[in-house]
Amino acid sequence: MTEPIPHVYDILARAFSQEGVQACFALLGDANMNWAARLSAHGCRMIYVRHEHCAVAAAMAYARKSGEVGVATVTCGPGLTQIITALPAAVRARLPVVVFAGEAPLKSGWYNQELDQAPLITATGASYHRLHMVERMPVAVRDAFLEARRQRCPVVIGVPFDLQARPWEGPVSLPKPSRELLPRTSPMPPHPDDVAAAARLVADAERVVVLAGLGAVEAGAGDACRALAAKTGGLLATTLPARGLFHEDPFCIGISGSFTPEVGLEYLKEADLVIAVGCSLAFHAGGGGQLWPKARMLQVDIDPVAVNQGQEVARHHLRADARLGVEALIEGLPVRPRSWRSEAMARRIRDSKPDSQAFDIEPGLLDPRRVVEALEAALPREWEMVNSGGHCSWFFAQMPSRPQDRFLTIREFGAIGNGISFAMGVAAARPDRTVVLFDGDGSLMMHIQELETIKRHGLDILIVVMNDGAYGSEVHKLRAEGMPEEGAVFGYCDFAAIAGGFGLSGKSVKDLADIPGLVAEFAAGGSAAVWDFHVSDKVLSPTIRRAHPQRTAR
Ligand SMILES: Cc1ncc(C[n+]2csc(CCOP(=O)(O)OP(=O)(O)O)c2C)c(N)n1
Ligand SMILES: [Mg+2]
Repeated sequence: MTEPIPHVYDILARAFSQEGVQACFALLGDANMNWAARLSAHGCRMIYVRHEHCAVAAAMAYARKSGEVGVATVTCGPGLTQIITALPAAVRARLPVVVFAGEAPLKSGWYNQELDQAPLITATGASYHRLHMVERMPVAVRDAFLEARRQRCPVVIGVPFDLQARPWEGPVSLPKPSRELLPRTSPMPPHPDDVAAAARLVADAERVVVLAGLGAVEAGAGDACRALAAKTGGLLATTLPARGLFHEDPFCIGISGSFTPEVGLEYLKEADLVIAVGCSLAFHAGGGGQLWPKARMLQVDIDPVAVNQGQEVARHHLRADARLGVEALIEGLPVRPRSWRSEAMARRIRDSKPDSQAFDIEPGLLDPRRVVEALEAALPREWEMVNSGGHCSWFFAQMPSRPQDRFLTIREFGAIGNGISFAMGVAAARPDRTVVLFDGDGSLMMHIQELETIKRHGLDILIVVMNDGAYGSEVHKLRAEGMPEEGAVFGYCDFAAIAGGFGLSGKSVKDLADIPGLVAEFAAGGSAAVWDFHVSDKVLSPTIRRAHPQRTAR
């Protein structure tokens, strides 16, 4: 018996499979369902979500956690317009993602879902590849993956679904996958002249802070950064996404940026040199430079910058792979007789609360800072942590004992509503691990439908909701400006009951002493859960207090 002639969608699915795609986040429609069915038949794990935004957002987190290309699929027109909020974040966070999108059929004079898709996608900063030439499609898929990997960006492939349904008349063999074509390069060593100049700068400094970003994480520069801080008698800090790179170092002051703890702010203010390693010096990492007013800036990076996000960020540069650059700098430094470090400093860093401000809290409600302390103490170290956005994210950021490789946050577009998708992406990338999502009530509510996806796919996710019954970020700003709060206050909805409605376990946690027991119960139970913490909206984060100093009263 002769084999049936394949369709173009068969070949397109094979081309994706050949790219090594292990997981695809999908929402089906006419323009992608045949392709998706075939991709699934090739053994790809399909995670069928309930909103297209969540498919792309989950693929982004999958890409960050797995180091692979994240893959999602949406149908044409209304399927595609739903992903416009996710893509800019993928662009800014430099995440390799390929989205298989259908396009309206070319053969019709009219089609209700027809839309000029390319300008919508390119406006987000993502690439759009129109696949209108059937014979070239396997190569075009390969090229989309090549671009996503090489440029570290999202690429959307648009294929009209009438072309997908055609018989495939091309060759049976596919082109080499993108992975085999990528240039194989080794880490970039620094130039000796640059090392000598950087070493002179460092030798002159009295109070050094080594600030590591995700580039340092990727280059495996953690130990080198610690050694550099030790040799200079200085301190360590990380950007928010790199949180936990130095979690066991007594001289790590935590996150630098909007979420810096109290003691860290004090020390950053005193710093006379910040060595930014594998860190693009984005605005939020240093409050536009305000966090270290006295410091000179040395950046160690493969792509050094003088100005970023509207700020002059660094005058001194050492172009190199983060690890090699720091190692060379250590080598080039004389042993220094003096140190900024002391035992007392380490004790202060260890024993200080991230925020010591007192607030009067209504009976029956919790202080978000105490909620985070209790979770930090009780949640197992090996669980994956995902942080979302909103006012509550300041509090959730204060979990210094967590290692970097168990942490994920993607906030580069400042959108709320992504947490649940990011948690699903991490759960798919790390199927052997429990994932904890820390989210606000407003953010979770934005894509609450994904509780159904979590239940159906049996994802091992614990969702912790810091429920202030409001859009806290907006409430605090409106109050500070004496504006009415209407539109930002919703009341405390019952997430435990909502979870129950989706068939998940839900708990309204009133007493923090219950947390260790709940952790044990959850760990033994093996299915997803939502824990709802009703917190007071009287507790203002230090970020809000800095922005609105007139409202810092008790
Ligand atoms: C998609 C999107 N819509 C609106 C906003 C504006 N916004 C920023 S924070 C926030 C409130 C988030 O509320 P919640 O998740 O409950 O966290 P909270 O601030 O209350 O801690 C809103 C609406 C945004 N950043 N992104
Ligand atoms: Mg809220």
